[in-house]
Amino acid sequence: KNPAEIVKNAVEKAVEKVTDLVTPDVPGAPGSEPPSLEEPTEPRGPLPPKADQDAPETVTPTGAETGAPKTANSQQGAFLTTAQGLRLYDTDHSLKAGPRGPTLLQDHHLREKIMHFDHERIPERVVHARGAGAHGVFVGYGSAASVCKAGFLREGVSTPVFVRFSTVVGSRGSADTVRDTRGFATKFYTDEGTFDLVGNNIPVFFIQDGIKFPDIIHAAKPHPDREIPQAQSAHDTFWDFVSLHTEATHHVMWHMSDRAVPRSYRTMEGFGVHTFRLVNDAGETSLVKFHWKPKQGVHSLLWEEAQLINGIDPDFHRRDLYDAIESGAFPQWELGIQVFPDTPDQTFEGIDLLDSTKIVPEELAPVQPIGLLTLNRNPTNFFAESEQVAFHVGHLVPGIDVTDDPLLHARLFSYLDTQLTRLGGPNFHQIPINRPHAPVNDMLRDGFHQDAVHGGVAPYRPNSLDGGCPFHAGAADGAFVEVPQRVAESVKVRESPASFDDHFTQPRLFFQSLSPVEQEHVIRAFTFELGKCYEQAIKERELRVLAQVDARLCAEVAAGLGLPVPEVAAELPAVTPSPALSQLTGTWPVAGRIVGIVVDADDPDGLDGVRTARLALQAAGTVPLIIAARGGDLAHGLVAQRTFLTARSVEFDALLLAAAPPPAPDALPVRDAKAGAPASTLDPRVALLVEETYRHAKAIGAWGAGTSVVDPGPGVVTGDPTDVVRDVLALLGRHRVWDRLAA
Ligand code: HDD
Repeated sequence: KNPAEIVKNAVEKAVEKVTDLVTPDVPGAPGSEPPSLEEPTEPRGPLPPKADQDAPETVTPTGAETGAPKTANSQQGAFLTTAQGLRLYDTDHSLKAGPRGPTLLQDHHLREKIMHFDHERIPERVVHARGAGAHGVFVGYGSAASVCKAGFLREGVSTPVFVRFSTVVGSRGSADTVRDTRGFATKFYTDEGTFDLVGNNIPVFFIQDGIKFPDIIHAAKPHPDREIPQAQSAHDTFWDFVSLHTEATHHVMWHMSDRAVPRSYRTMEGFGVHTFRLVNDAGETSLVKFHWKPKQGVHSLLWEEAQLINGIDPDFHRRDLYDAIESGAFPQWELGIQVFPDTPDQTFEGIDLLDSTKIVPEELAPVQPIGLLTLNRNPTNFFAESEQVAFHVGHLVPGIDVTDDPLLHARLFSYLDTQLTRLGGPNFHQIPINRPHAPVNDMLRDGFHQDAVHGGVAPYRPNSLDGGCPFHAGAADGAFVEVPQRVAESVKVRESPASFDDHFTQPRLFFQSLSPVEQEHVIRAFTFELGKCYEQAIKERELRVLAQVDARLCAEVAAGLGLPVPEVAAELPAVTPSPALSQLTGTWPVAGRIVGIVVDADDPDGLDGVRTARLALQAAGTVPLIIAARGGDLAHGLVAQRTFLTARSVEFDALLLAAAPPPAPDALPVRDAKAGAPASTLDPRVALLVEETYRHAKAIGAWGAGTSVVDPGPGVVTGDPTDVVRDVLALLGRHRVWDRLAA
């Protein structure tokens, strides 16, 4: 065919197609009825909770109830449009010169679609890049009134909040259960302005002066040449820095403890770290440290679990938080304060309150509860809320002021500054998640991404053209007035006070306050992490640091590394342990904990007991998940939520065995270790579930045929389903069967 004819045919075809589309009786054409499509065209809400998210059944899921409808701003309406509201007839083909191209530059829809996509990502946070957030409410107890005039702390005052939990080192796509400090940042949308408490789950920090923040972060982030390891501290640059920089030792002790591998964001304590200054109605001041105490208890993973989870479910903490809230198991924390007199030297019992590498033991200054935080609503859109939320330690309200902690002062610059790059300009406070709930009447104008259309002609003071507005408020009108603190007469220096010099007593206090099991975990963590270093000199240097913390800790880590124990010049000063530093205390609520139940899908009689157990577990607020050889419906209205293929022990806090299922057809033909021995009569994946659950010191219960799978031992209960569930719930309240680890 001649080329002219080809072009002519193609053009005619294209014109025909367009003509078809604009013919009035074609769905989508102007004036036509909305199309009747098989697919629903109504705006769709969030996916209904999955079967494993619907317990406990007595509580209504939150989404619809407490927040704006999740469908707001979804792909509403029948017709697709451009960003300018122009209806489109095709978004699947670019505009081409004939079906085989080339693509025409005039395709404005193609260019808009690709241009927007090209810019969908914003820079991740330089630290704390990976995290997850949730909405909630904070209710003041009124117990802080004698020390703080902040309105949101008054009795019964209810304040909306947004909380974001995070890891520090890993990038946005890294895993949740790495060994790391966790961020715990809370935005209180108070009537007097927004207050941000930007804390961590560890009460001390690596450095005393914020000018060293880039140094510790450069050391902790992956090696610059290969960008490995991701999200880990087990590498040479981290240990190089902290072994040379002994003020990090206290934080490193916490980092090597179970605190650095929390079971859940819900089971972490939170700390404001710095000392803050509170002001009461009479203008009197006190120094305080903020604490978040989880109602769920403070629980951690075992290191082996944490490592397995990183592969099996890298979103473990994010999923856990979302699922718990969706199922109505709303996590709660009490906000508490340790109060110290505001003396001129700002020390308490010899501890410099301006040194963020020090704690004040709770036995010396008890934590006094001042309010309750409840997280009760998941974000609708991860990017808009969790990613764009911007915290700042300088977001203060009347009654709460900063101290001269040099770490805090660097932060007062950094948090505003970083948002300019991350959120693209100075108007990030206008992004919905960052908007204050208090009325805003500022004179900030213009700039990138300005959302407001400001009226008036005089955004300056003083003015006469806008009636002299806005006016200054006095303290009585709710103005934030800095505490008129005397500043010491001094000379300019770049140095730290002598009271910052002791780097080893509090690390020793921490180690010696832990239970033997927790101490063992610290020893193993140091041995693991240093064992991953290549440079011998770094390991030896860190052992010299540990020698100044605790002789046994040092000796055991040295033994694990196969290195000599360094000499210590003098005997180490004794400390008085602080029992509050151990996590292994008391019994805790079990709501939201996950219990796996192994069943035999082909034994309907055995499933009756499973039904009983499931109801009892749900009544206690736990989330029972049924594990069978195959998915789908089982007898008695039960559904298999996990199969032997998809279940792994690390997902569960306890395991129940209602059966001893034989190897399913999809099981790998595993044989006993001895060559030629017959394959086990139990599905090998069930055997692994039981073995890991036992090794990780979790409660195990069994009845019926399930009892043949377990041996008697601590934390292994057998009997009828009702008794087994009762006993397993009691064990779960202590988190783990600690006797098993001690044995
Ligand atoms: Fe920081 C983020 C907590 C010291 C500079 N920090 C960030 C977040 C938390 C903390 C929880 C994440 C907030 C979110 O979810 O968006 N940071 C702390 C604590 C510290 C601390 C408890 C010590 C007591 N930070 C610290 C110093 C500096 C920074 C000393 C700098 C001098 N931090 C930042 C930052 C980040 C940040 C670069 C990154 C993203 C952001 O701020 O918004 O500005």
